[in-house]
Amino acid sequence: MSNRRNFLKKSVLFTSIFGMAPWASSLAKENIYSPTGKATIISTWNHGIQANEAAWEKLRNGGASIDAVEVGVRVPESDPNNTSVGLGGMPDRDGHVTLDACIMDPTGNCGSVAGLEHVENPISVARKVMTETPHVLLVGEGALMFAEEQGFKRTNLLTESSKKAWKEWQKKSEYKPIINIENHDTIGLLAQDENGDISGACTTSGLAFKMRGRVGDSPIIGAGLFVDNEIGGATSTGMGEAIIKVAGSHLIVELMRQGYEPEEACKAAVERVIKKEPNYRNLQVGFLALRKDGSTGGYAIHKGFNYALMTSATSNILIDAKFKV
Ligand code: SD4
Repeated sequence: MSNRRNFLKKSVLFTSIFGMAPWASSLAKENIYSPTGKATIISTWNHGIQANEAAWEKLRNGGASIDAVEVGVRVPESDPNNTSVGLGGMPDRDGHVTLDACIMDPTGNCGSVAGLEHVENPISVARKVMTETPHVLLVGEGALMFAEEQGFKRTNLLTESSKKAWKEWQKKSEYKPIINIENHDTIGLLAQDENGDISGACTTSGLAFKMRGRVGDSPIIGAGLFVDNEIGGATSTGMGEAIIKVAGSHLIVELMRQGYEPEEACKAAVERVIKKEPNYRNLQVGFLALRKDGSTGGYAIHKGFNYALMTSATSNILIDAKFKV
């Protein structure tokens, strides 16, 4: 639990016992860390709560949104119990854990890796692609070579429990390339800092037991993530193929440019997916958006998509997204 959480918990306790908290003014001062009220973080699924906490520590210390999004998503990446991101992610059908990630900053710079193996925090490699190369996307072996050149250490990403799940899957080896409502966990995280600048990050191990070489939406700028600092940002989770086909995150930012509210824009993108995807009843897609004015929203095809929102006003809460069917 962060110092801020502890502090607030203690404040509430003291106030309920003794009336006005003597440190009420310092509580107010605590809130000054967000004097413009612009610090906002939104991220996918339950694990967004811990990711938001880590990202908030950056923002409250005056950090830039690009640092906050990286630090935030590294938390589920490094969690061996999270089977859809980073360490502990489910392997492809040949037993290789291959990771996809991208990051985008307020200037529109971006970096991405796809099919990266043996590196626990692909988001940090994506950031290095952005800052240390003239390119946007590195894949597979080349991405790993680059990561090692940059000093990233090789790690075995296949945990015992993911290996067990893969062995179990091998008994039937049924290829089911569908992400439905039970089968998900990618983290997409958008943050706005005190200067009002927006960045985003998205990271995943993708579809469990996917074909070797399959890449989803998460490392594709415009699909799994898009940021235009004049307008806002969007990110996605769910069936990557369906999201790529409509360039989902870019679509949402463009709809916000036209005046859509964040939730309306996410809903319109879901409707676009449904229109283009005959199989939409069997797959899940969820979108999140953060607009320049700090407003946020989410929407999914099916019930079951939730997201974590953290602002000075809301603290850190889980919200069930509205859904279409
Ligand atoms: C993909 N969108 O690889 C990712 C998977 C995902 O929650 O979001 N899982 O298609």
